[in-house]
Amino acid sequence: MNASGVLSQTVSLLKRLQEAEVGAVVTKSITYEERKGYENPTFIKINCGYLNAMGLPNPGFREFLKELSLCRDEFKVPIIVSIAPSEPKQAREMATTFKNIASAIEINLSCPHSEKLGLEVFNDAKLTESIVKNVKDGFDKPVFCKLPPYRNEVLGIIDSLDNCDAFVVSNTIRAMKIDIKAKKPVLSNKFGGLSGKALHPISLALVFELYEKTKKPIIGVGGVESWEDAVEFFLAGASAVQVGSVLEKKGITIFKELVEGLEKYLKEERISLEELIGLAHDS
Ligand code: RRO
Repeated sequence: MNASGVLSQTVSLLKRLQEAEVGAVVTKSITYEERKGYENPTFIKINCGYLNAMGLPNPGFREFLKELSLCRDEFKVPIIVSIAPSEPKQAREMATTFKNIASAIEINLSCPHSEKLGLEVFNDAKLTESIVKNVKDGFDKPVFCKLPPYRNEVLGIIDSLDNCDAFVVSNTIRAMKIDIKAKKPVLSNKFGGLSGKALHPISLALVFELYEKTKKPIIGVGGVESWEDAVEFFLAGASAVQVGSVLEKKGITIFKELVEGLEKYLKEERISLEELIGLAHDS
């Protein structure tokens, strides 16, 4: 599946995504109210990956539901709706609203650069717990928590997220680029999230550690650019992977490349995908 936010900002992009070999599509994070997002530049390439600070541009949950409902029948794969709530009551209302359309809800607890959203919510353990509980109460299908890549904080809170059904590991790392001629940060928001190559080993290590600490399924995300990167996530313990930044570079054909590479590897290694999951822990 795609990572939230990449080629999934609109319903028409989601429809295009599902033409690729995806198991599911994940929407851009949707907030209670409409958000315009930040001014450009919002996305830049740097030498170790990408930096973004889009600022959660989205039409708000009611409008997004309307758009999605209009073409519900055109979707052949499950839709995972990513929500970015600030507080429990709104979180529950959003989750309930999508219950006839979403196969799962992914709660964004980790956007690294937005006020009162994402990481700021995550840093308040009680608020996070209450949001997850409210989403679970309002939605009778699986609820995923998308976590930040910060090991100590994640391990500190993981037990209190017992209400959710799976973890998505991980969102981008708070980061920055400075233009040395202009002598100021390049992104309009100054801070952004680092994704791509540099994120992969960091997310991978967290997936590996979480696999030993939780029985819940883990979805690995961060810098998957090749089937080998995906195999690493499975070996670390992920049951599925999401693909983000590379979609910007290669487009949706990357999914076919990943599936074919993975199938060939499994055949050569005479192993099933189920057997591969977590295998790096036995050695
Ligand atoms: O929209 C964004 O700027 C954004 C989000 Br919601 C997120 O979760 N992670 C990220 O790097 N950017």
